[in-house]
Amino acid sequence: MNMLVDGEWRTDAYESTNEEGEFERQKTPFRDWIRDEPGARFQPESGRYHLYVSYACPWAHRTLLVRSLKGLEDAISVDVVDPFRDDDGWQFTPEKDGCTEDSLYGSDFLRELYVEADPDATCRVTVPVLWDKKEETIVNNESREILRMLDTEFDDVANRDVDLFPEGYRDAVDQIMDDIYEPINNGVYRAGFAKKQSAYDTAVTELFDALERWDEILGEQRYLAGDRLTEADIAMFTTLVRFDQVYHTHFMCNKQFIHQYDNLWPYLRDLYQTPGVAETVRMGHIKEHYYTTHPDVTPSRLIAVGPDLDFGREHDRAGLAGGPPNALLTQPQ
Ligand SMILES: N[C@@H](CCC(=O)N[C@@H](CS)C(=O)NCC(=O)O)C(=O)O
Repeated sequence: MNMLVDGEWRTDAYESTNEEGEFERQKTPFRDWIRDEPGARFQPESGRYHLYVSYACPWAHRTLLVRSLKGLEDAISVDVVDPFRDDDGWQFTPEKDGCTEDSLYGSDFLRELYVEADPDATCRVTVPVLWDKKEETIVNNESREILRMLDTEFDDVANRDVDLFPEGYRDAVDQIMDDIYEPINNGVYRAGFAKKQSAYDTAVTELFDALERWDEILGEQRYLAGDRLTEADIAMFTTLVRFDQVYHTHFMCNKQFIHQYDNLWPYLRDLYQTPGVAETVRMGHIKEHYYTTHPDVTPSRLIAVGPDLDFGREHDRAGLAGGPPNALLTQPQ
């Protein structure tokens, strides 16, 4: 697989699976924080920060969603890479629909930004990237942390009516995000990239057990943490919205479609119809990326046709009560 080693681009540098055939996600190296505090190195200034994303990527999608929901479009600029990724990694192809140039430096490849930030970088070149235009460096490239920063540190410029990490819900949100990460968010990758039957079986069993559990919970309450939309829903949404069209077929997560669940499917439509969400979903980029970028999974690079889903259909969830946020924490796993 491709990565930077001491600032040099290598196409044979790491194996993504271990000896048991299990997919192992690499650690993310840039972990600074924007803080709304006097003396902080990275202050939450409007116009200072930039996101490099792919519409295809569920992790990058989290950051686009929070930017949109919090009304940070004017404060934080964005560039979008080509959904197709080959041995050169993510690249900028502004001539392609929905893609942009690197508006800051005119780079051809995302890896150039990583080397600019750290000439000796040894890491995968991933999206999302939160870039600081002032210090010309990467602040952070871990989606969960970027999501949190954009949500909590930009109160002076953001829409304050939207708070995705509300007081009273914080422990629940963090716990739910931990709980859904391994079986669901990363679980689809663990299934799709497994190299042994046992690794696939484990991933797919954990994935559908978790989906069934959340389907039940969402029969009683509107959102994952109760009666309020939170960061946990953002994290769940970016996996669910890709599920039927990509993960089901491409990653063999095919025990059941999301649109066959009683509650997960209306929940997904409810989130999709939340103002600011639909415009962040580009299914063309999503499908092109997955089906054409993992030749060991889909060697033909053919893009599967279906299913055709109506995310705009009535969801009937507005009347669901919700309940106290911490009730979930006491439920058996
Ligand atoms: N931990 C990272 C993971 C990001 C990630 O894996 N992004 C994928 C796209 S979906 C990527 O850029 N992969 C390129 C590579 O691994 O070389 C996050 O959540 O931000």
